[in-house]
Amino acid sequence: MRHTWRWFGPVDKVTVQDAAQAGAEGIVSALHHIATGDVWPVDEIAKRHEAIKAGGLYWDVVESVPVSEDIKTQTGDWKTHIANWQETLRRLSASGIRTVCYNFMPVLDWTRTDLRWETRHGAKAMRFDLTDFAAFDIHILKRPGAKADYPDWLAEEAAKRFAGMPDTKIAALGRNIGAGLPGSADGYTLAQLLEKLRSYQGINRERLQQNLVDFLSEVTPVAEAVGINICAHGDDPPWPLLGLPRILSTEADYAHMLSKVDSRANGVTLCTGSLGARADNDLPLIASRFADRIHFVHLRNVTRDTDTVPCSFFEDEHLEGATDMVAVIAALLAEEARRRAEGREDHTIPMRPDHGQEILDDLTRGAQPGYPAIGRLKGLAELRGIERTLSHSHFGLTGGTR
Ligand code: DNO
Repeated sequence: MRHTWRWFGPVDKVTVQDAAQAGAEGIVSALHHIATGDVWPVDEIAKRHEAIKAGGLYWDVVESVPVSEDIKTQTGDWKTHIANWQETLRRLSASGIRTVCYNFMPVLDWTRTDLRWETRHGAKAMRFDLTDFAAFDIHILKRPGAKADYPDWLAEEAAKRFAGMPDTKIAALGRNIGAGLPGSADGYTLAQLLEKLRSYQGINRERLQQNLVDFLSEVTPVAEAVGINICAHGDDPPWPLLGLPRILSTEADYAHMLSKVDSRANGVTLCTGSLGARADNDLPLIASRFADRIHFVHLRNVTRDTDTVPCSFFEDEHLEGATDMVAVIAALLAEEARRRAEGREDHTIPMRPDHGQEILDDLTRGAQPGYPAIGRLKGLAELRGIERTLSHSHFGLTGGTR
């Protein structure tokens, strides 16, 4: 695999050089300052390439070119936004990019209630607490009809939790959930969030699935023509939130979108952490089933409080938690070997250690939530160790990774 590292650009407190020292071979980045829906300017793309080269690495993967709410709902400027997305692909390809990640989560991107939850060793991890989330939805956001979306016991728990909730926590929930986490395309005040939710009235699961297929039918031929693999990141967490459907949460969801637009260029960002929040997602199985269409991998692990869907969970260390990381990596290495044997150019799959706990000096550096230097370095080191072992000619299943 190719070991990559997410870099948020010049604002990131973890530099490209830090990434190189941590063992990364390539960078995952995006132009977060360009408004969603707009075409990415050629000179801005070039500038980002230069900044990454100056740190000693190469820009391998774009994560993400955001998909606008207009495209997801097929309203407003959606046709222009699709044309702009296509043009951005052409420009990225001309600059040397071969892999572009995106997601199709309505309104909210990845969602956590707690960005710095203390683990038993005093590290800080991200957590999704279902009761806090329900308290936010019913009592802070006050979404019409919210209470009916939760089982009675959970709505009662949420009411109790909210009754004792300090103002600082209320504000933090609004910030963490509504204002968006790193990489999210857009952030909202509570009023704007309610407004956005209203724009999804009438969009059920089937309709959103169709809108994704319509989007892919337009952009996949362009991706194919310019030699880019586009790859959909799964829903995080993988279940409906705030009354909105989510459509890339399970193996069946991915099977649907891959079969409807059946081109290799239409692929998957396999995020073990996102899908792993559901006990009914078998990650090693998913990795082998969609192997041919996996173009980018996020390796991360979660520990769930319960095996229900939905549930509360926290982001555990990369080799702890529910997902069998060794089995996932073995499946990916087998796929790389298969591609090499076929003589495919894209035989090396880019992966990144997704997120990391804040440990040691991370606790004072103030990097982006979820993206500390040392926590990710540790994850990458552990994951590389697995890969090296599985690839070793003595034990190896695959006869090397390159
Ligand atoms: C969180 C990420 C998400 C993801 C986007 C992909 O760390 O995994 O921000 O990058 O949803 O579009």
